[in-house]
Amino acid sequence: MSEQKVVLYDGPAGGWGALRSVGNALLKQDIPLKGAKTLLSANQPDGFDCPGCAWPDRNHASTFEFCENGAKAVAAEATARRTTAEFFAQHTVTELATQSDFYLEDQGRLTEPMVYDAASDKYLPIAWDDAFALIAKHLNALPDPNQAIFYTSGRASNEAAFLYQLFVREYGTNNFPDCSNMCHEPSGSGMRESVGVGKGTVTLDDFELAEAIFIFGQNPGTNHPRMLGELRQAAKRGARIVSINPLRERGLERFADPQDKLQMATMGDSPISTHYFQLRIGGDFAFVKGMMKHLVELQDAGEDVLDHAFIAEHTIGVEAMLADLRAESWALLESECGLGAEHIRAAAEVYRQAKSVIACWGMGITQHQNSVATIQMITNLLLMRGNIGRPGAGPCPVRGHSNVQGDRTMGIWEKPPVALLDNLQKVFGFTPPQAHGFDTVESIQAMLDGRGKVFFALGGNFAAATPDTVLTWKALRNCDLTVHVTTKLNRSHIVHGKAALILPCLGRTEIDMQASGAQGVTVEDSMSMVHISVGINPPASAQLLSEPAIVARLAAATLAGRSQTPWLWLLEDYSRIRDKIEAVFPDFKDFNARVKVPGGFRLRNTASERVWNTESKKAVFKTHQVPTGTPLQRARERKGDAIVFALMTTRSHDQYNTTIYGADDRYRGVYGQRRVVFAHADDIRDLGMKDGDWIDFHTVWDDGEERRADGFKLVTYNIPRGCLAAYYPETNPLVPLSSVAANAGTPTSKCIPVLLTAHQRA
Ligand SMILES: Nc1nc2c(c(=O)[nH]1)N[C@H]1C(S)=C(S)[C@@H](COP(=O)(O)OP(=O)(O)OC[C@H]3O[C@@H](n4cnc5c(=O)[nH]c(N)nc54)[C@H](O)[C@@H]3O)O[C@H]1N2
Ligand SMILES: Nc1nc2c(c(=O)[nH]1)N[C@H]1C(S)=C(S)[C@@H](COP(=O)(O)OP(=O)(O)OC[C@H]3O[C@@H](n4cnc5c(=O)[nH]c(N)nc54)[C@H](O)[C@@H]3O)O[C@H]1N2
Ligand SMILES: [Mo]
Repeated sequence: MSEQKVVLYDGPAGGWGALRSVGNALLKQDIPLKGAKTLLSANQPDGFDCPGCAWPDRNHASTFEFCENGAKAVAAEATARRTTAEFFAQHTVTELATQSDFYLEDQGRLTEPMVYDAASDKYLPIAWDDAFALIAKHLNALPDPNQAIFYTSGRASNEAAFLYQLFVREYGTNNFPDCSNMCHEPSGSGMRESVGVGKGTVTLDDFELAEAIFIFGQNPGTNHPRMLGELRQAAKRGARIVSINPLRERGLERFADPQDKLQMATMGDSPISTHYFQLRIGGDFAFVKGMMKHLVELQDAGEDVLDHAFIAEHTIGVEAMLADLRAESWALLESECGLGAEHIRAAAEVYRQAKSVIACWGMGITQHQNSVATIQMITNLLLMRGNIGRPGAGPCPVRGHSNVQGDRTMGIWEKPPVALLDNLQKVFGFTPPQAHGFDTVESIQAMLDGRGKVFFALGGNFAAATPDTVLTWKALRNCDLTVHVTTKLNRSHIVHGKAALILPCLGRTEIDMQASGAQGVTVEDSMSMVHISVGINPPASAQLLSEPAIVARLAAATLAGRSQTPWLWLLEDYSRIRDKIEAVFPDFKDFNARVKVPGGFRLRNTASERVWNTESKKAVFKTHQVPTGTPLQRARERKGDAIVFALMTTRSHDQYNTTIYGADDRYRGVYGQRRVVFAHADDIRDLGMKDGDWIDFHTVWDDGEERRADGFKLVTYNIPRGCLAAYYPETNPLVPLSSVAANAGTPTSKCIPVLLTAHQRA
């Protein structure tokens, strides 16, 4: 770990710093040579899909695209370290519970299935068939299948996800919480109502044509580094790039492209954003509404601003929305977003002057109580000038996990569409459950009050990724059985049910050998491109199974005698699974043939063709009021404006969600530490504190429960007053379980009302 310090980072994002950091990542994992070869196979037509993020590649067939965080994700999986049965023999679970998240994953890849033994408080080896039999016994003993909960993290392939949802529905429930519930769920809910599709409509080609690109609440320098290459190209050809973010993120300001030999040789870098609006946390709704109000004012003053032909042919609801915008108060919009009308108008002018506009967004938009309304406002803004369904324009929610979008396409959804259930019935000859299941927050509540008894996770780190840590851990410990399919040891294996299993699986970089030979799996990126991923490394251990194998063998064990699905036959050759996917989803016609083409194919996206799959068969302008009674407003009414802060929980540069690679956050100038909180200098002063002081956080919430997180160091930062930022997952104990996005259920981890007090050392 590096020395603890905070310094101003004034270099560009990317560049040599990124290359150096990758070198360090490989060395730390003891894999310099193999690692380098592995890296060169990421996102190649005959290689594996990078497990780093869901940003698409140019053709998925071009030369190696260097990406610092992709390289770290690959190195983490290709590590030479192993967490063996001997390791578990040496440590009780109580001992492991005292270790950090970093330590747990740093032990390396798991090598064989393990079962918790209460007598010794240790995990012991178990044979695969015994593990499946144990799970089957628990599942089949439940009086109601809805007492079992099946979580998915977004790395699972289409093939694994498809088999999984089939197994769980044949078993009898739609309890499919997934990481998407904590991530882009509001994008799906909001856009489906507005334009009939819950996915972005743009492709990389549109990024070459857009005249303006708006980036709301997203930090691509850290989380989607390859997106910076697109933004830089766009900036170079004169497109305007507008960042809307409470923090000045380095990657949104300047970037040196590791792909660009000239820039690397000359230490040059290019500006990214032409405009930067530092609004208040949660101020996006008001900001976008203000942009729209400016457009209407221009229109009313006689300028031709709106795309009338598009609006007349393709939309409904415009009159009500325009009336609402005319009546809206500038003063309210300004005070909500913390920026004067002149700034909002300036952003609106960039929008108006561009012939084609893309709007991107990330977690800064989705993890709020009001996120669905904000996303519908962004969609309204695009619709006003016909910026959907034509070249260079459209909405672009930038997804996180590399196959989170594909998992949803495959039916990992607690609210399955009727057409999916009908097709499953036709193809597989059983009656799927119709009732909606639990999402992530509902699952935690169900486990807390005894309605959920068995918890099974296909990947991820539920105990660390979810809100309200104290309650969530209680919920998991309440279960009769917890099971985790996983590559590495993490918190969720330590916070376990009365019985517990760890089932280690192959990672995407590894060769997946089945009866018919080595298999590839498919994934769908953030722009609906589906392509094949083939592992190249020997498995980390001979005892690992692939995720499809774990699901198929578990299904065969659990549903023996009552399922007509040929589970083990499907497993022999994944193209058989793809044939079934094609049979259930018409959009996957000729799946096996189309996925053989280098680069794969794009799934149909009706909104991008201006076909609107909404009830009215039109795109819908949704009218929304500035939110009142939000958790923050309620807290401020109770405790006073001056002392209640809005806390965002976000990612550092050295982590992949709950996987902590190291303690540096290079672009924000933080080294050797994670327990920091970014605050405005004047707020620190008004608290009677100074930079470097230690504080404790307390959530202001209405249910009487105490939520706190202790021991964070104040760091003076360029952030609006009243706003704070700290890292997740350390701050998850502060996020109330019952504070979720309306109509999406997403925990509101970007806007927690908190009080700060001087740190009380134990
Ligand atoms: N290296 C790496 N890559 C990743 C991940 C990772 O952890 N590490 N995670 C993956 C996953 S699952 C996801 S979902 C994505 C996440 O990628 P992002 O969407 O970039 O997520 P965060 O890091 O949480 O950053 C949120 C951004 O929103 C800003 N923000 C916070 N509150 C507000 C607000 O109220 N308004 C506005 N306008 N901005 C706000 C923050 O300052 C920050 O810049 O990345 C994926 N890629
Ligand atoms: N406070 C706060 N909370 C948040 C967020 C936030 O911004 N703030 N972000 C939310 C978001 S956007 C998301 S997506 C969730 C993430 O929630 P999850 O997806 O549940 O968490 P991850 O940390 O991505 O999961 C990491 C684990 O996945 C396992 N793993 C890695 N590769 C594989 C594989 O190939 N197969 C299997 N089976 N397992 C594998 C490893 O054991 C690793 O420990 O967290 C959410 N929680
Ligand atoms: Mo995510």
